[in-house]
Amino acid sequence: MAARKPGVIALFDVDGTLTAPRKVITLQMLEFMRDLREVVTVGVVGGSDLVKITEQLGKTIMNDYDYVFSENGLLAHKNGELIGRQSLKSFLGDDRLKEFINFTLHYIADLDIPIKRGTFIEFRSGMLNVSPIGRNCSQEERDEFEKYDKVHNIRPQMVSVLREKFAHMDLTFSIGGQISFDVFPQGWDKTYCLKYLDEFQEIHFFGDKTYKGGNDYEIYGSERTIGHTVTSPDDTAAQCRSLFLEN
Ligand code: M1P
Repeated sequence: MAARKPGVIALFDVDGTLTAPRKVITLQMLEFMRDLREVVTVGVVGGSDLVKITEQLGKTIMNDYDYVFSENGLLAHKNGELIGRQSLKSFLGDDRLKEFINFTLHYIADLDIPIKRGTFIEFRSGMLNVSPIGRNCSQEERDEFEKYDKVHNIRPQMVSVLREKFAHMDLTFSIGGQISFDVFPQGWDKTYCLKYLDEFQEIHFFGDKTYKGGNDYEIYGSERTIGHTVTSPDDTAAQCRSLFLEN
């Protein structure tokens, strides 16, 4: 590890960047990341909670990455140690949370979509994850919903209603995956994790949803990062190879 570039970190989104969406990392990519870590400090910043990110990146996640930021960094680990946790419950308070959850569940109840399953709202440490179909759907149902949503705009419409209704709460709505969207206070997007990276002068961020509205947009465009848009895990590896391993 002594040869690692000082002051430089490579920070990665998960879905679409290190793995296919909600899929497990390939052995080839896992080995690539381990090789990369020999030359540069590495971190991950995902929108998902730690349970899901661990399912995707493997049980050795805390050994494979120097920094693990789940829920955009609202839960932060360095070298396997918890270094920070943000609480949506403390921030909003139960009354406002209840107001939001009640309205959202009513909205979903009235929604006429082909199928519904269970777990329509997942309560996380620093955010709510809202899914019109329900997070308990199967992989096939998930893929079908994503296609259906592209045509019928179920999530964008729902987000615009919620944004207006809860304008007083100053929330951000982020559609980062296939079946759901994340809800959190302004500023709790992926740039949140940068507060833990003051010691780095060069923060390379790699993500696939770097366009406006995507959940990598803010960190990609941050003055603190050098942003890299990728199209797949293979592309991530290729870009890292030329940036960090070939010179
Ligand atoms: O990492 C992107 C998103 O992944 C999941 O989205 P979905 O289940 O809709 O595919 C969620 O964990 C979401 O919170 C996260 O932003």
